Amino acid sequence: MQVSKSFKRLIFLELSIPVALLTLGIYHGLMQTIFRAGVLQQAAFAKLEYYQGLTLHGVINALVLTTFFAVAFGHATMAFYIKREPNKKLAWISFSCMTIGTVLASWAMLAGKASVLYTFYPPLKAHPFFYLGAALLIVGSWLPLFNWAKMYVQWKRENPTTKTPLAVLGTLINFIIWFVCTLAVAYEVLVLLLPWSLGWTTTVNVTLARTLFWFFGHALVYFWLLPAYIMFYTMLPKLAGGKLYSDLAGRIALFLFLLFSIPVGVHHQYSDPSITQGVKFFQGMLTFGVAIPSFITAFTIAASLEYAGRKRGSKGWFGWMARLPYLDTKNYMFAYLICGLILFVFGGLTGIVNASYQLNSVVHNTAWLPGHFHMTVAGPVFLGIIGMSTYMYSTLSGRKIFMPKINVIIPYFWTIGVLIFSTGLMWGGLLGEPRRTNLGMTYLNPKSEFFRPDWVPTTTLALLGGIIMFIAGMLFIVVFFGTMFRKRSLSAELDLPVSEAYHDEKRIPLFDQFKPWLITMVLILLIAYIPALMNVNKNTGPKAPAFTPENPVPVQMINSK
Ligand code: HAS
Repeated sequence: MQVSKSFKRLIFLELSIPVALLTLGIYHGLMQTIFRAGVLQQAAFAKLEYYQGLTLHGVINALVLTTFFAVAFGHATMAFYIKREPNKKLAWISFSCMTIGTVLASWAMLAGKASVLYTFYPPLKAHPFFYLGAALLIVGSWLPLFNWAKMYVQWKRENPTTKTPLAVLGTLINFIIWFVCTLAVAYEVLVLLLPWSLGWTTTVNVTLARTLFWFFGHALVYFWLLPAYIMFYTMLPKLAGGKLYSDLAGRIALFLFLLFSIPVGVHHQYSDPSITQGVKFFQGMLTFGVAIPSFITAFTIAASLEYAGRKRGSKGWFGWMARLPYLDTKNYMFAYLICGLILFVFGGLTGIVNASYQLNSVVHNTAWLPGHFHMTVAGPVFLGIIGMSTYMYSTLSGRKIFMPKINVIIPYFWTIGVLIFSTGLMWGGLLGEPRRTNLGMTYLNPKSEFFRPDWVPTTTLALLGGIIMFIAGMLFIVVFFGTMFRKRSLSAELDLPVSEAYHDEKRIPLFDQFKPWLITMVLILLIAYIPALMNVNKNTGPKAPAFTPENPVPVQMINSK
């Protein structure tokens, strides 16, 4: 499909700005493993402090890259399937808000004025620009939903009995989840944190802020995941040489995400004393509910891949696994997506461990957690994002891939790195190794009285994995920008791989409309969150003054000395 120059330019910018920033994000990922393994036994390196680096790592990789990509990918899928471009003025306003927000927040982080990590929990306090930047990034990413909703309504009017394409359904569901969950974090930022950071209020309600953050925070992980799921359902079967086993299974999975992605945030607060056990139990149950669409996906995609393998002549129960196009340089998206799926098997299973109340008390706030989430967000999410960014850039610009052989092995290299890295972290976590801690300053410094020799092998393993991941990440950046600087040699068009369905079930109206699902979503949300907020309101405790990570004394007391 041919698209306008302005639309192409928009997508190019939305892909390349975060990839450029990723250099910084990946560098700080490597530095984390170096600090934590005790190779560095100091608070800062190259004038960048540990928590400043961790904030840059989390914010750039998990918030900026993912949000820009979701918007760019959403524009591409909507335009491709609806055969119409979104309103360009609105799309450019959205891009400008997100970019200004990113610049403001990046300045605050680089200046060392916002070392509050990607969760920006109070009482850690950041510069107002950090909060303002986050708010602009979020508001900018809301606008495409209004753009696409209008396109969809028009399309539906013209095609009332045609099934909504799965990718369109997925994009709309993802941004509805995003819009609803970000309402809470927008309130947290604009009403609680920004006035506090500006000095208009002196203390902050920590329990309320945390609860509002996690109303957003777990749905955020599905906002990261759903673009990858869209690729698994609508592209991977085709890339494997087969068909999607069931179109309806994809629809059911997507609608279940709409119901269960948000009302589960309290599973991040199992250890928070302000919330009662009943609320934790209920949201814990819903957390098992949100795993169901992923189990459906595991079955459907495995069946689709098996079909592809059999079409390629495989025999026996598992022979299909050996027949898939793992190293086809022209079909490199297959490699990115299959590696993401393999990592997600382990990312998903460790998620179930986290969700289990008693097991959670063993792993909460230990290194186990980053072990879990690097096999999810740095698994299917990151691999889907980087593979698809290269793919979209190359096809939309008509430029051949730079270093195609390297490009196809990047995901395998990355996967080996993540598996080693996460094993080190999870092993360490089970031995009590804390997350978000500069271990080199204490526990991994043999001269310290706190030295823990049993954490040497775990952090060394994580360091080894981190180095491999760093090399793979930098190779991706070389391939992406190398492709960008090549001469145009192919026809430049918006083209996405499209999987046919093996079971293309007839249209069931319930799975082709939003209203009943939206009503159910709101009902579950109210049932899950009214008691949680009542708990928080009742058990608020004293409000907190501001702190910075480097000092256990409130900022106000330091300044008054
Ligand atoms: Fe999680 C904490 C529970 C999924 C990300 N999670 C986090 C944090 C992050 C994160 C970033 O209940 C840390 C937040 C922080 O900073 O504090 N998580 C879950 C559960 C799931 C889950 C139940 N998480 C994700 C995804 C993420 C993500 C997805 C990012 C994208 N998580 C938790 C809990 C905590 C938590 C607690 C808080 C813990 C605490 O104490 O703080 C589920 O959605 C997982 C379901 C997934 C599956 C896997 C299905 C497998 C598939 C692959 C099939 C493979 C095939 C290939 C077909 C059941 C689909 C076969 C072919 C071959 C050739 C082999």
